[in-house]
Amino acid sequence: MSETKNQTQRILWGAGTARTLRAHWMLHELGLDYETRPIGSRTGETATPEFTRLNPRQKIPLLQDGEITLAESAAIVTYLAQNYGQAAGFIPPPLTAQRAAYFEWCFFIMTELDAHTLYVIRKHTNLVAIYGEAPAAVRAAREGFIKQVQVADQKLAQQPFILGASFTGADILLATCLGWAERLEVPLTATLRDYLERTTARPAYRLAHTANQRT
Ligand SMILES: N[C@@H](CCC(=O)N[C@@H](CS)C(=O)NCC(=O)O)C(=O)O
Repeated sequence: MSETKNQTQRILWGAGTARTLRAHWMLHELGLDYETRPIGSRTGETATPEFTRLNPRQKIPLLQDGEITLAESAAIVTYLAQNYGQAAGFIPPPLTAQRAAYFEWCFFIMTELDAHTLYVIRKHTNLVAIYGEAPAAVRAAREGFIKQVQVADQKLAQQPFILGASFTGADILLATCLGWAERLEVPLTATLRDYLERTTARPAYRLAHTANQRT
């Protein structure tokens, strides 16, 4: 796959959010060529007929990779790692304990950290005009994040990346959640702040951060 990786037409839809950043980041880690359609959330751009045909859920990010059209940031990161980054270690080999651990971390990060703690905080603090006030839910989500992220903190006190010695797609998901938590003023331990610094110092992160700008 690696010899043909830059011959496929590849388009990434979406910019400006932690979730779109994940897809840009993995594309840059892998050195894949791609075009960007930097549509943004809550702009109406995800509701155009053209985009709705590609993603009826009207959400970004969305990747077109040749014949494949794929939404969901964790699915995009994992698909790219599996198709173009397995030899380089961005995902552990299939049918191994490490691959099982990769899935466990990804599902944990996307449910416990992204969807039902950070996103709840964001909805009822930054986006109150749309979702309304819900101080008790924000408090519980904040406490929930701090409790759940402890398992990552304990792992990262012993090893550089969440699966061990190699940086994988799971690190992209985790680091983007930690950056998001910082922006929401959720406190992080020194271990997690060091990890965030280490992962975001990667050249691919820098390139992705620029590519993820809306303007
Ligand atoms: N679980 C999805 C969440 C995607 C999502 O909610 N994306 C937001 C932006 S971060 C969006 O597209 N919102 C549509 C809109 O607001 O127009 C993922 O991780 O990709």
